[in-house]
Amino acid sequence: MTDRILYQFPISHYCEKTRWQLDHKGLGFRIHNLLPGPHRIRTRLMARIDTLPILRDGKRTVGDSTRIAYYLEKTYPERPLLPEDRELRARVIELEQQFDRIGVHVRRWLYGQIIDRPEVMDAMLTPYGLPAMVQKVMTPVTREAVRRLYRIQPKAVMRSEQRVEEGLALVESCLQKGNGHYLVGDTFTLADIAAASLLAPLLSPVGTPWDIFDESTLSPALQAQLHKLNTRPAGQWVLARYGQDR
Ligand SMILES: N[C@@H](CCC(=O)N[C@@H](CS)C(=O)NCC(=O)O)C(=O)O
Repeated sequence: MTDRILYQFPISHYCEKTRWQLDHKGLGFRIHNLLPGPHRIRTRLMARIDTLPILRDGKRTVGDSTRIAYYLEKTYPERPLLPEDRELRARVIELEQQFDRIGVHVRRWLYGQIIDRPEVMDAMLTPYGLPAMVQKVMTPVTREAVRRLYRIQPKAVMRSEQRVEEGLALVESCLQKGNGHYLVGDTFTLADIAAASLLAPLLSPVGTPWDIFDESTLSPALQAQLHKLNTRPAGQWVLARYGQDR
């Protein structure tokens, strides 16, 4: 039994980034899902932060997907995700940071479109196996807390749409400059994991926690927007990374 534990929310794309890295490195881990809201008691005690993921690796506790990424690269150098070459390595680090910032806007824009759909709170709360009555009471409370926490308000959502567009354009410009396969150089790196996982909720690759909608039930405008995302090169790239490298 491994004593590596990932504290997470199943539908968090930052948690997905860490899961992907652990899987890529072949590092076994157990999952511990924390309940949104009360999670902060645990995260503050463990790592003095409010967010997940947090990784417990034996006696070490590391919080924040970026800090976890560098901890894992340093501690488990097999199947490296940071190139040896200094220039390429610097580019990977820069892109990882850029996509981390874009992840905030992906979350806000998407919640802005779908937060009132019942599937969303179901995906967030069902993994905890709460009694049906408790989940029913928690659903509107959690939805409003998410709306406040992530500023899901029309103006902010509109600004985030622009930032999402910049993130997609960044993927496309990297692909044009490079081999069209990976974002930096010829190999799969942390930049690919960061970009693909943090953009993935927009594409909801099959089998991921965001694959929760019958798309035909979404508004025609949103269906059209998602279709455009799916067919443009950045969208195709995310789906290809999930198909080939996840
Ligand atoms: N920079 C952080 C961001 C993580 C993050 O935003 N996690 C969200 C879930 S997607 C979270 O834990 N939110 C709960 C909260 O803020 O209380 C990382 O890379 O780990």
